[in-house]
Amino acid sequence: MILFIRILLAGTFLCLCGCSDGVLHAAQSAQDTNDSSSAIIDSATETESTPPTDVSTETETQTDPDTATDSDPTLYQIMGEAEAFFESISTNSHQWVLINDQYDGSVVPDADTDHLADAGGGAYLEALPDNHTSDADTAGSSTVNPTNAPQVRYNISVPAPGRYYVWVRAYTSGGLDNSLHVGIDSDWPESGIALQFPNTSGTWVWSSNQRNSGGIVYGIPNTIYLDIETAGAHSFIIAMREDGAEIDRWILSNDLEFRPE
Ligand SMILES: [Ca+2]
Ligand SMILES: [Ca+2]
Ligand SMILES: [Ca+2]
Repeated sequence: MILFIRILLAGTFLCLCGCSDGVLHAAQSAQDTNDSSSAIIDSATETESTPPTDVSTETETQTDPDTATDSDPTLYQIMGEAEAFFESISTNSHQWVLINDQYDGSVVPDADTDHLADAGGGAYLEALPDNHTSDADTAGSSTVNPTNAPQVRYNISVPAPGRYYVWVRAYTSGGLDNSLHVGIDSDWPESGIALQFPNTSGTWVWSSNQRNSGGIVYGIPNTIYLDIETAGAHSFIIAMREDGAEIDRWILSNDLEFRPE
């Protein structure tokens, strides 16, 4: 049986956790997460923002406790909408822009139209301006180091420590808009660097592929992951790697067999 857990992220939140002891675990303040992330915020940002009031800041966790054994731990998926961040950190050149039916198109250049038709929650984020649109264009932006890139941060409650494979749903509009970085709290492990999406146009796709993994430029699944050492409150972070990247949803899963639909 699948249990659904809802984590309320505004202020103090309640974690209703289908953990192995069968007890509902409650009340872990997001304050610790905010404190632990302050250093990287200070070093990386020029401006900060919080979500608009009409955007939900909720994530969900699905568990499947029926599958758990001593050697096969409970499988979890922690998921959220990209637009449901608790903090967005811009640089002096780029920002994660909320795209929804209210967006006025004011952040330019951005050569393509919106992709709201199949976006979850009717919204997504795009790293803009999209300066880098051709290999001949040297004025664009691609950030090898995530600490120098615009970031969005999400409060999550991790049910159990372990390795979580990171899946992100992105719109791929070309080979210069199709990669990200992910991190946890104030850390950017090598396994979160260069989450790569296929160089195809016109569709939302899920990927957990690290660039160049498996000897393939576009990588192989489950090569982007985060090793989370403690249960409880953490910050999941997405950073721009290439401008023009569009992100709709994300999932962290400790299940190697999991594939988002
Ligand atoms: Ca675009
Ligand atoms: Ca670009
Ligand atoms: Ca969305």
